[in-house]
Amino acid sequence: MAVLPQHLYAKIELMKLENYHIESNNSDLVAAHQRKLEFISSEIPESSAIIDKLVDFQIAIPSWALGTGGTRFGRFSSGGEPRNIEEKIEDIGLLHKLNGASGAISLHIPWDTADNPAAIKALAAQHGLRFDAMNSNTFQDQTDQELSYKFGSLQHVDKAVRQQAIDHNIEVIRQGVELGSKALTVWLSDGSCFPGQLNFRKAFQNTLESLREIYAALPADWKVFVEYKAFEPNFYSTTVGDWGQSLLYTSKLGSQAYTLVDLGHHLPNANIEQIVSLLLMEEKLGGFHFNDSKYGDDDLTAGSMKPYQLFLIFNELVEGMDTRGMNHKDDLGWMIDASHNVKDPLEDLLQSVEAIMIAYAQALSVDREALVAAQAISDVVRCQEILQQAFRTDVRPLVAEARLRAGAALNPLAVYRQNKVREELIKNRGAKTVATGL
Ligand SMILES: [Mn+2]
Repeated sequence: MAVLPQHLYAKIELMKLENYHIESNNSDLVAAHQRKLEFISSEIPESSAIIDKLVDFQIAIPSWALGTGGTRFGRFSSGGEPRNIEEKIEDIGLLHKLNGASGAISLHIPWDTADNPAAIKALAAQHGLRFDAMNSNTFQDQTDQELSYKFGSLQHVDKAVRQQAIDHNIEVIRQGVELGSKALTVWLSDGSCFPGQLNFRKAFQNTLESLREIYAALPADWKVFVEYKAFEPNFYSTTVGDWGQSLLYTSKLGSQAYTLVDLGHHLPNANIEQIVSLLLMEEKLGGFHFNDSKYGDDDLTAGSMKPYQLFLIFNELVEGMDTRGMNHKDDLGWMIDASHNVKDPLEDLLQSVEAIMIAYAQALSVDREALVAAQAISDVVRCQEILQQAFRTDVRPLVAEARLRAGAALNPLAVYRQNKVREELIKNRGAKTVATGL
């Protein structure tokens, strides 16, 4: 291939997806879209207000979801994976351009440490992205790390290990401040694999004491999210194992500390919608990680297994946030936390965002007044009918209309495939790239 001048290489980078690619696809679909939209608008009286809320709603994409996820058995790259933070931002910019709903990025430190935060911030702004919660990592050892997290981090029996983990979290806050982030998410793999390995009370107290030091380093306008997980990589006990334990920590820490719910981090059949409702009631729900599962922490595409559960969760979120006069868009942190073994990660993320928007739109369309009235007279049949009426209504035209109004694609996946975006990425980045991730 002939050597091109540098400015033409830059142009190739930007050629992946232009507005006219989106507009041309939209113009093919818009007539059919309008017919569906008119029908649904006649069925749902408040459809216009719902579309406005959908336009506003943004779901953060984690930097580690852009590569093909692995299991402990192996990892199969789909090619063209982002090789650095700049390319991760580029990928999320692409998603946001397609769906108008992925306007934030959640970074993972040390994987995404930026050498030049001002330049990274400017690059993100060019793509219309802001920095969502920062994520620390004390669940694996880094090559330059002095002490090991093999037996835990913030819970560790050795104060020096705890201090190292505390310092890391404070460093993550520092990096986040430079990028304009406003939150730190702490997920700990701390726990034990066998009975007797750990004194539960001491592990809790060590963890709380460590979290207090991190909390003390939070800027006044920051939040800390304490994420819980029932099991894995520890298989006997987890030191932040469920929402009760997270709530204990966040209550003891103070008003800037909140519980974070990751859908995959519960034991089978847990009533997650009830957990969400009560955390909201206690003003302690801070953020949300979306994914889906069949068996455990499967990290599958949101809405791919249990769409009714996703709807019921959103039903509680909308009801609880409205009761407290919260802003749907900003008052909770919304993020996808999924990992993909067999799909193109960008296509999978488009599917997840779509599923989340559908569940949100359905929850917004629930006849709340009628539900309150039916609950007040214990009319169980009517209650079920009201919820299922919303769940069984095809609100996809409302979600598509929100995208159209945001200047995005009526059918993001079709635009992505028609323009062979993955092929372009492979051409630019190579077939054997492997992004940092899980
Ligand atoms: Mn998570």
